[in-house]
Amino acid sequence: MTTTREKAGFDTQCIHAGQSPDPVSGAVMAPIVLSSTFAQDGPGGHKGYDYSRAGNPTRTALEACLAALEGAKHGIAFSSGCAATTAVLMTLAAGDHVLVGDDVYGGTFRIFDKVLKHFGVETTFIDMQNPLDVLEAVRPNTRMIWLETPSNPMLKIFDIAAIADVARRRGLKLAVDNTFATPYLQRPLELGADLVVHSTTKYLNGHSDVVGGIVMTSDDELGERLHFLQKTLGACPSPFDCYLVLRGVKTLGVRMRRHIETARAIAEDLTRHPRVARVLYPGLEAHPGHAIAKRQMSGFGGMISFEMRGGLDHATRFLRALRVFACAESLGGVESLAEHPAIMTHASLTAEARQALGIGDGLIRLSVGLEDSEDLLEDLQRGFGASA
Ligand code: P1T
Repeated sequence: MTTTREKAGFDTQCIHAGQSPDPVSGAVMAPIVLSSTFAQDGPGGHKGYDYSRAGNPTRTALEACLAALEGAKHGIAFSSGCAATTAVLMTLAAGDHVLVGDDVYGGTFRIFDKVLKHFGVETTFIDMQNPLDVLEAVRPNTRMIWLETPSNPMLKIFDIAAIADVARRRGLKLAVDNTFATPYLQRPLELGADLVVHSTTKYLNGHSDVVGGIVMTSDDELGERLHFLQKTLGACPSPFDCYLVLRGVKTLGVRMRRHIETARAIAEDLTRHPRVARVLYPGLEAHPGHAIAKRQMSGFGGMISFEMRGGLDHATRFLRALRVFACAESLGGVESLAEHPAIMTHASLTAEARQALGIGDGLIRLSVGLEDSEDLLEDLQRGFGASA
């Protein structure tokens, strides 16, 4: 890819970064290299690839493309977002302590709470809306800060630059799960984070047909360690899955613009609905993180959570009545999804943790897709009608 501008625009990078026409055939799409092994001239005489767990050309193209989008030197792809998270946490050692944003994906909570604990790594979950609280929670053995912003499912906004400053002053690594925002809206490395994690299952692939993850960093030492962990732990993505994410990410900018536009219309509509007690969308001025989101993001994304009046029965009837939104876990695809965090994505949290966060029986999370907004608005009305 060549442009006369110093740096190609985001949409151009989505389509071209890390890829160039195949030198043999001219194919414009990156070939899916399925080979598990690569012939060597003699022992050690390979052409950059020896075995596909350690490295694969289709994976290299994906890693280079996504690293370019996040402004990172290194991209290290994994077989799921959870595998990417686990790899980052494998850079820690027994006796270390991690500060984790109190609102994270249920599966991420489970890694800290049910796995890492048994390896002697301690975790404190805290609300990071006030960066001073983060500073105060740092212990002598704290090594890392981990956060999601916007967070899953409460759409909390944390100030990445302010928390990066805490991390820098205390010699800690800051890891940001950027899955909800995507690099189209927010680039944590530019705000001072050391690591960015994604579930590529979501917006980056965008078509709900891959489970994948990636870690990005510009820190050479961390990059080398993560490449080592990728080949050593072995949770690497298949070449076909890498190809699908490469193909999906080409339309990331186009998709995000539409996700944002429709999500705003739906969020505003929900605020006017008598059956809705509270709407959580960072684009609404009433959202407590609106000002920070406006500063650190270039748009407010496609995720909305809201609290319905009434109990579990009402929420269940609402979800069962939807015809365009599918009642399903996951997010970030072209199709709209609605789910019940307390029963579905965040069931692995303790009941107390859910209650403290406000993940109650009436909380519904929407992943707003690319369908016509009129059809989505009508579908939600259908749900409310059935829930009454
Ligand atoms: O599902 P997987 O690709 O392993 O990604 C895990 C993950 C990591 N980080 C965030 C912010 C996530 O939302 C997820 C997965 N989340 C869902 C499946 C969900 O419905 O919220």
